[in-house]
Amino acid sequence: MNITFRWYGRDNDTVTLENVKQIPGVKGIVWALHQKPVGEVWEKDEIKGEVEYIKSHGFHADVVESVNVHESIKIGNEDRMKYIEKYKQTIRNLSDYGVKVICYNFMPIFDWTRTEMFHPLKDGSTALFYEKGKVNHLDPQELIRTVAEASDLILPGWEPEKMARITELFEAYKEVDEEKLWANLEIFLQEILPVAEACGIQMAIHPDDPPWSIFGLPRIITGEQSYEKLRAISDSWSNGITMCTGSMGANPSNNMVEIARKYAGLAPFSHIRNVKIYENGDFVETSHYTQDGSINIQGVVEELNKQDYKGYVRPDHGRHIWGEQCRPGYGLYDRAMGIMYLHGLWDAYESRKTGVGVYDSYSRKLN
Ligand code: DNO
Repeated sequence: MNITFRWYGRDNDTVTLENVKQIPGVKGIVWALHQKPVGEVWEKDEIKGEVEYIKSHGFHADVVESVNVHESIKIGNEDRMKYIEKYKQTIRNLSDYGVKVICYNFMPIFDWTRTEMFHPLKDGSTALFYEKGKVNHLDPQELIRTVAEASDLILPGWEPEKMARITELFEAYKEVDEEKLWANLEIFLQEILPVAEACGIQMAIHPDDPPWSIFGLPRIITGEQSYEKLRAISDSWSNGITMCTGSMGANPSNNMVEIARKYAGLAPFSHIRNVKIYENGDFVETSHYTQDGSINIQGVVEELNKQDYKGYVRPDHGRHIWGEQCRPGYGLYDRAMGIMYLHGLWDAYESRKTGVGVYDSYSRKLN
């Protein structure tokens, strides 16, 4: 388990790399050029600047999240090849700076979607919340307004340029059902995977969040059957997944321990976080602690440990605690506690498996 931390960059994050340095055992920073318009090539000098800054703090920069996929590729417009070529160039440029994993998603129009950014929890903190009934009955424009009012931040995939074209995009997606979206994913993968392979990069598709259709738009990375279909497109080493317990696990019929057992081998990257799911399908993000939510985080880590998982792992959204002002879900404190919980579980399972205590193996190394 190679522990990492997601960071939005010098100008976009309340958390600094000096802060992250003080969280025990973090090896790498998960980064992106967040200011780049979707579809544009990430140029080498821009990549270099970011990677060097991250490395100067003693972290690796092996994982990028996300290189977003242009809507033309997902819709299958006539200009899709232009954007696929640009995507390939970004892969090549990233590999020149040692990037090993690219996380991406294939969700139409919206990335992760919530109805409330700062939902109060009983412990006095706030957290991201999804109210199913609201999304089912809401006009997307209204949701965008609600989110914009709650916070002046832009969620990933909710860029203003895109939101300005929302009506036009919805019109274009009328022609795209699940089957068509799969076909468009297949074309994309068949084009980019050979480039990724040649560059030694693993592509890691992120599940849809939430893992069901919203606003009548198709969503296809929703459960284990999606992984079967994905691998049927190509069994390339580069055709990987991001295992995200909180996204896929928001549907209670997805058993995340079972999914870890079957698919962790395809996941160069994992996001581990908990959500509490209510009977009506609403869910709220909780601390990472197993007992606080509906997902068996302990079982997932146990499974990863059994498999001697070497992939990159990051805690995911946390609550906003101790008065922290931060990007929704991406504060310092709760994610840092999430990391310590993951370390604790891992160390315990590791000692049980090997029969050698962490302390013993550590002090042996010192001698
Ligand atoms: C949410 C994140 C997602 C993820 C993208 C991957 O918390 O995990 O925004 O970065 O969907 O492309």
